[in-house]
Amino acid sequence: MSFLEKIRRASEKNGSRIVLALDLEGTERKQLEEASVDILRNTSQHLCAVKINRQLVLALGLKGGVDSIVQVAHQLSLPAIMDAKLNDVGHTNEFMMRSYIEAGFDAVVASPVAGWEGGLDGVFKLANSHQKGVLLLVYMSNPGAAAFYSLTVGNGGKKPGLMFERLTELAVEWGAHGIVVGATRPEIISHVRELTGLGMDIYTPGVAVQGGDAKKALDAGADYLIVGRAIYNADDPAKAAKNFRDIT
Ligand code: OMP
Repeated sequence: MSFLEKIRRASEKNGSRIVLALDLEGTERKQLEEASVDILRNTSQHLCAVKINRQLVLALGLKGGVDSIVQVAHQLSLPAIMDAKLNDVGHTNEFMMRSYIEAGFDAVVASPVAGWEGGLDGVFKLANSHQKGVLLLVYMSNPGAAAFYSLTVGNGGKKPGLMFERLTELAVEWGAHGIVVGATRPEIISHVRELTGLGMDIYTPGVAVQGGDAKKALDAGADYLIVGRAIYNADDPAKAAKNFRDIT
């Protein structure tokens, strides 16, 4: 089953558009792995996917570490997204992509800034031949993101536009399986939604702790909310996940 089918099925089954960002930090491997699995199991019924970032990959490694968490996600019928932010030349990107595919991941996050030829072309080829997804970062959630993503850029003789508009166009052109736009800027989400139409899934991180408002981001046109600390640091992560789910 493809990544898109998996996330849509999980979303329908659990009535949820919440992607848990499982970014727990720690130095004691066993404890970190157990705590991550506990949170995943306790919140799973309120989620449509889990996203793992470098916090767990660096601490646990892929083989015999993060790959077991990916297996738990699959047992819970949730797809697993690797937040790799791939942004390198082809052979390095492809090595990382193959490693994440071997670890069982269903999708990766990549940065379109690497470009197509000798950048992301091989990543998309691997993804498409393994039914995996590539989510492209179009506008980040942090305050400093505007300095880059809102730059005015030329566009091969066409009217100049803004960087994120061009990145959105590239995501559509390259056949991305979703794009990431920060929840801290609902007006950008609305604009990106207008540019893509309904065919492209928008994932939005940055709600709660980073200041974004979940409801505003969804009303602006986001499909999936990515939530980390507001769930896994809550006194009752299951309740927090349910509360976010109920907003969607
Ligand atoms: P919380 O702020 O704890 O909810 O975590 C947000 C998650 O989304 C983290 O895993 C970030 O790496 C990720 N993220 C952003 O916060 N902002 C972005 O612009 C992009 C991402 C991402 O690609 O998921």
